[in-house]
Amino acid sequence: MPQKKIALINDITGFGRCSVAVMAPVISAMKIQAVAIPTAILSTHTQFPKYFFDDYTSKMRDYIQTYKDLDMSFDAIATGFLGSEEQVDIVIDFIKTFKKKGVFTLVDPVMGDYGRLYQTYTPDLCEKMKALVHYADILTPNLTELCTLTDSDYRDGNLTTVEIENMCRTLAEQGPEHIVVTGIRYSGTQIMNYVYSKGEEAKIVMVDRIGGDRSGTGDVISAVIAGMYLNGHGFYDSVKKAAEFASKCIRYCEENKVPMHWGLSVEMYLRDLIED
Ligand code: PXL
Repeated sequence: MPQKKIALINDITGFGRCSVAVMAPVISAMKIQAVAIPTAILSTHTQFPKYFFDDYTSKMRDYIQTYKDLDMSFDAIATGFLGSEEQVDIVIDFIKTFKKKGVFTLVDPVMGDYGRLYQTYTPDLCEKMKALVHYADILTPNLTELCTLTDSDYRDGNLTTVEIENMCRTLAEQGPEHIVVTGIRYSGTQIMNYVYSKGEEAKIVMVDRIGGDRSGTGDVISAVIAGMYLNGHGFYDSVKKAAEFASKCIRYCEENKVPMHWGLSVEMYLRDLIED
C-alpha cells in the first residue's frame, strides 16, 4: 500500500516543540508522510516572554498553488495555529480543493488556554475560527476553545459534563463527526478527555495529572489522533493512545525537570508509536 500523506497547516516554530516541529516527527513515526504548509514562522512559541513572529499569510497562496498545479493529493488535512483572518479563508480554500472523498480534516482550534486567548488571537480571528469548524471531521478543542467556539462562559474551568456534552452537540451539528475536548482538569490528580462522536454515547479517557500544563501538549495529542485515525483505528482508541503517549512524555519531562515551556520530550518515546 502506498504511504499516506497528511498536510499540516500550522506554524513552524524553531524552539519549544509545538506545531509542525512536534507533529511531523510523531506522524513520521506512524509511517505517514507529513507535509508542512506554514502559517507563520516563529523563533519560539508565544508562551515565551520574547519571540520572533513572521506571519506567512501573504506567501501561502503561491505556496499552495504549486500543490494544485502538481495535482497533489493528501489523505488527511490537519490544521492548527492560524495567525490571521485571511489565513482561515486560505485554509478553507485548501480544504475545498484537497478534501476529496475519503480524506478527513482535523481542526485543532488553537486559540488559548486556562480561559484566556493567546496574544495573537483577536476577537475577529476567533469569530473566523468558528467558520472553520464547519469544515472539520475531527475537532480537538481544549475547554477554553470549546467555550470560545460556543460563546459559553468558561467559569474558571468548572463546567459539568452535561454542559460539555451540550457544547459538543452544538459544534457537532455544524459539521464535525468526532470531537475530543482535551486536558480537562478533573480532580487534583486526573485529567479528563471528553470523547464525543455523533450518534454515540460520550466516552471519557482519563489520565493521571502529572505536574503542571505543558505547552505543545495539544499539538502532540492531535498529531497522534490524526495518525492513528488515518491508520484505521477508531476515534476513541486514537484518543486513548494520544492521551497515554502525551502522559508518558510529560512524566519524562517532570522527572527530568524539563522547563514547562520547552514542550514534550517526544523524542524519547517515538518508538511507542511505531506499528507493524
Ligand atoms: O501549542 C500551541 C501553539 C502553537 N503554535 C504557537 C503557539 C502555541 C501555543 O502557545 O504559540 C506559535
